[in-house]
Amino acid sequence: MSVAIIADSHLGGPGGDAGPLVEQIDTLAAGGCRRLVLLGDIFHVWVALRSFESPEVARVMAAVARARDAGVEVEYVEGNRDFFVATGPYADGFDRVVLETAFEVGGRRFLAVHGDGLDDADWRYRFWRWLSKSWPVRWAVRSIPTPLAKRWVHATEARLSRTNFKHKSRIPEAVVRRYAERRLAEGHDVLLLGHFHEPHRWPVAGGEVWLLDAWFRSRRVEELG
Ligand SMILES: [Mn+2]
Repeated sequence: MSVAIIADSHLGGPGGDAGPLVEQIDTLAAGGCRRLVLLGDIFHVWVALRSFESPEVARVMAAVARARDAGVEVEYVEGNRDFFVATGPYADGFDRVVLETAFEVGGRRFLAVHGDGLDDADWRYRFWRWLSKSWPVRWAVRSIPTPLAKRWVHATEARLSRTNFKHKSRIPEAVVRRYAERRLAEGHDVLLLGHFHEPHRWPVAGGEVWLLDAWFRSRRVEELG
C-alpha cells in the first residue's frame, strides 16, 4: 500500500492558490496511492466553518472527494492553523480528522503528528492551542458578525506568524528528540512531523524522526511504499 503525505501547503498564504496541490491530489489514485495524510496547515488559516470558506478550501475539498471516490482513504491531521475541523461541517469530507495517525508501510511503523506543541514545558503555547480550539471560541466566531470575526482571525494569523513563522529557523532539536523517543517507545519506528517547514532526518533512540519539507516551499508530496 502506498501512502502519500502532504504537510504545510499554506494555501491562500505563501502556498498560493489551490491549483498545483489539487493537480497532485488528482493523480494519487492512478499512481497506486491508497492513503493520503494531510498533515496540517494545508491552508494558511483554516477556520473550518462554511461562512469562512475560501476558494482554496472549496477546491481542495472537491479534490479530496474525488480521491475518496477513486478509493484513496484521506485523513486530516490538525495543525496549529486549523480550527474546528474535527467538529465542524467539513469533518465528513474526510475518512478521519485526528491529532495524529499511525500506519505501516513496508514493515515500518510510522506515526504522523503535525508537530506543534511537542514541548510539555511550554504551558503558555499549550494553553493557547487549547483555548483557540475550544467551544467557547468556536461559539464566539460563529456568533459575532462575519466581517468582525474575519478581522479577528486576521489578527490571530498575524500573531501566529510572529510566534510561529519567524522562529522557524531554529528547530528545537532537543524537544523534538525527547518527544520522538517517548512516542517511538510506544511501538513506532519513524515519527513524521510537519510544522517546522524544513526537511531533516535524525536517528533517535528507538528509530528515526523525519521532518517533512513544507509543501509551500518545495511542492513535495512524500510518498511511502
Ligand atoms: Mn504548523
